[in-house]
Amino acid sequence: MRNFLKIIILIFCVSFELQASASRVISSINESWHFLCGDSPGAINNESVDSSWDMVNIPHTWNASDATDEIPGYYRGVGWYKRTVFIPEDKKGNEVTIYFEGANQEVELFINGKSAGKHAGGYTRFSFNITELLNFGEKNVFAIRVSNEYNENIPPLSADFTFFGGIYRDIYLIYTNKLHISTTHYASSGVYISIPEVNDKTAKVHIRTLLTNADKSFQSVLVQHTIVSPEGKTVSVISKQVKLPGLSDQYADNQEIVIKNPILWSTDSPELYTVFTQVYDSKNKILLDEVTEPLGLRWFEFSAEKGFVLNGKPIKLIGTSRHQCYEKMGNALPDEMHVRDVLLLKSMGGNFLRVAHYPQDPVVMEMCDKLGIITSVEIPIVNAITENEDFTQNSLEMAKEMVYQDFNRPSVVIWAYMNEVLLRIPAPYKEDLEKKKNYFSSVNELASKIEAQIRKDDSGRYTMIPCHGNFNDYNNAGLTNIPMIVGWNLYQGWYGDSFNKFDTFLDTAHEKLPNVPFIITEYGADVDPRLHSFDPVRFDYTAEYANQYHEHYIKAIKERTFVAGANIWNLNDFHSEERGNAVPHINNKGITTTTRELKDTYLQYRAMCLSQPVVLIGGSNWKIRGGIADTDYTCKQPVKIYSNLEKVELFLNSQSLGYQNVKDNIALFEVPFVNGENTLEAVGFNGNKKVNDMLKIDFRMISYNLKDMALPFREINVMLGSKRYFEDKQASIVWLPEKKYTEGSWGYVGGKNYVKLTRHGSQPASDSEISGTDNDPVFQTMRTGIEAFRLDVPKGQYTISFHWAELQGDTSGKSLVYNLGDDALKEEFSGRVFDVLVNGEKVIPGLDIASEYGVQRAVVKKTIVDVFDDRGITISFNAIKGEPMLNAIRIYRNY
Ligand code: GCB
Ligand code: CA
Repeated sequence: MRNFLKIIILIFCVSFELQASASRVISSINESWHFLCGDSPGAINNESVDSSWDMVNIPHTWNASDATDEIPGYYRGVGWYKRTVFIPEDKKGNEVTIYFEGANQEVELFINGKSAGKHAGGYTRFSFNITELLNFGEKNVFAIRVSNEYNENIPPLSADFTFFGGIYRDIYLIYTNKLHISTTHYASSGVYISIPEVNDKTAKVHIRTLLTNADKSFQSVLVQHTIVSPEGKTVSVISKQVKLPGLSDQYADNQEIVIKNPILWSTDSPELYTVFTQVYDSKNKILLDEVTEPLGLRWFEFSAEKGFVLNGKPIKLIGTSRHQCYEKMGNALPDEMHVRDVLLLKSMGGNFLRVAHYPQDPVVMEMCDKLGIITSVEIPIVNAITENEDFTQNSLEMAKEMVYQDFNRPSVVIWAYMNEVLLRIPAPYKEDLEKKKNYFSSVNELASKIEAQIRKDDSGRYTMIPCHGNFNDYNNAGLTNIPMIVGWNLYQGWYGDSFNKFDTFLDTAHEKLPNVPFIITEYGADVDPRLHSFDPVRFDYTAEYANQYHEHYIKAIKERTFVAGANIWNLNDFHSEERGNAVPHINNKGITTTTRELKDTYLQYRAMCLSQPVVLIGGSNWKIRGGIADTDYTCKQPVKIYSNLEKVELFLNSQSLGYQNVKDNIALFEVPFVNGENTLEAVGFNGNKKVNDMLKIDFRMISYNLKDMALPFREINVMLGSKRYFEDKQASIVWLPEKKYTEGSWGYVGGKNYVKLTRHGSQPASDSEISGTDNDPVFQTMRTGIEAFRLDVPKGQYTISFHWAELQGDTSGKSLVYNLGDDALKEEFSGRVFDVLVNGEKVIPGLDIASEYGVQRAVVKKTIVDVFDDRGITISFNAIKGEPMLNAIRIYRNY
């Protein structure tokens, strides 16, 4: 008898197992889509595609290359994706849902010629039940129309990032039984977990499950939740019988569970429970469906005085925002690359991610849960709103999607909306006070609606509006008292003129809103990782300026407990079509590059945030340096070591340069570089344990006296009108700042450093894209009125490469809204014509760059000169009309 029972149990288990695996099948359909960039009405039906269609895999964007080319704008229009999908015969009787993780920005799916559903909004997930349209046991034609055209009813209307079009995140098919956990409630998992009560003794967990019964007949089911602890132990199983009427959708079942002595989730120890939700047929106990969700037990509070408190402990939130793009790939990244970004933030020591300016790939959120990174997620209303019902409805819908899709994430503590919504007050309202007031009240009304909806849908989290630094506008519009937290995007010392105004802003804003929790939702400065300066200034895009900026900001943030958190803008350099700057079409405020190379700022935060000992040599991506030799054939340049130890010793080619104390995570050394290879080793001690970092630098030294045979002249590259160094990483050469000619040496004679004036001052370099080159900074400065450029080189043969780009006479006059008026002003320019002579020989007669090549276009002209006596090289510029000029010059010794 006993054996018999055993056998029955065994059989039961086996069949149970089999049934279990058939309960829900999730399978991606990313591969091999035919793609047409453009519209084609026949695409819906016609199964065949012609040669104008490409073959692509998803994730895909059609803007991967036109977002950075030299033609203004990028394709914003329609694209079609088409393929056949075989649906197996044995899935007959299943319900089939298609689940998109995101496509930008409007989508309509057609299956076998019939519309299966539409979605508006480029950053949230969506799903359609497609069962009715499928032919089982056959190939089905899936045709997807996607558009990233401007649509005034869909946020974002405008923004400082590129709206890459396409299906840029995964697509899945989900096969379920007729009775299943709902798959189409805002494309969420259908299971909502909240924690109405938690402390270190006990946690009450509420689980709401939405069920769908696609069958006509009534069914009785058992909804069971199994909670498994972070250590893998089943801590609790609860279940309930539920009677589901036929053809019912999103029927809610609510259950509650108490967990004693909970293991808490925190940033240091992100312990996750797992909730397995299973639905069984009550009669024969067959598993019908299952969903698995994370559960992190934690409580938190934002206080206007104390900042952020997690599980009763105050912690400062320090981290970044993130954009989802990568060099040459646009926004179409595989999951692994999203994962890599979150790991980068974690290994910097960051504990905070502003998922801005839009909800991101689910794997980003999953990583934050697993790594213990607190997040704020937001819907993409940016810069402005459209005052109509459609825009309002789309915004509210996005807020629903955001909240429901990431509802169970322990990492999420804030739902945000409306980034800098008063930055681009629509033109007709700007000057008219009355109209502006009306617009403000429309914004207020929309904010109030979104706020009310989010609070109703999720009472367990905070809300936030990130504002730009115009306190009065936001305050007058009433936006500072709608959300639970006010975020501020602050750029004093970047767009504004001085760092100190940052501190003033923090204190006055807090004084005026003493009861409102405060987050610095953005701050940052652009860095082109190829540019450096020992005399950095605002807008020069050098690493050194940004370092000063962050050094100042960090102190101010640390000093103020009322600042709950701060997000550096941004984790990575990202695409922004409209920008000129040093790297056109890229916003360079990332602390890593578009290929995730680490900038100094990243190292600095790492030293500040990590508790394990850190010693890192600054300028780790400045591998080719250059400079002029001192009398001892060295060239002294500063090097920063980032550390959290007390002092650091630095070695150059194994010779100690002594110790320096670390202050504010920085030890500063003057390093006497030698020509050629330099190996730096920084060493710190943590007790007896040595912590070190190494960096190899190739130093291209130029003798002061060019005829000095101890350091023979090989080449020199000089940017006129510039105080910057530029490392051309592709050609492996270094460009030096200009200097005045002195005997025996090299430099310019006469003229002045050209600067573009702005409303508030001037720009150290042009901010406009230079076409025909990727080395824009080499061409973005110039010396006007230059008389000569001289080099007292020894005898030999030389190639001279003149680098020109006309920086004056730009007629486009485009301004970038983020510059807050600091764009270059238009100027009078009536052209220039000049001869170029080398050692008295007219090599380029009557050069008129603007009329021959146009403005802001790189022109490189080479000439070869033989120097067979001691005269060296004298290049003279002879004015015919206007002032001669030169942007940069390279002199290379052939023999
Ligand atoms: C901001 C915006 C962000 C921009 C940033 C910048 O305030 O919120 O989208 O990218 O400034 O770099 O100007
Ligand atoms: Ca994905």
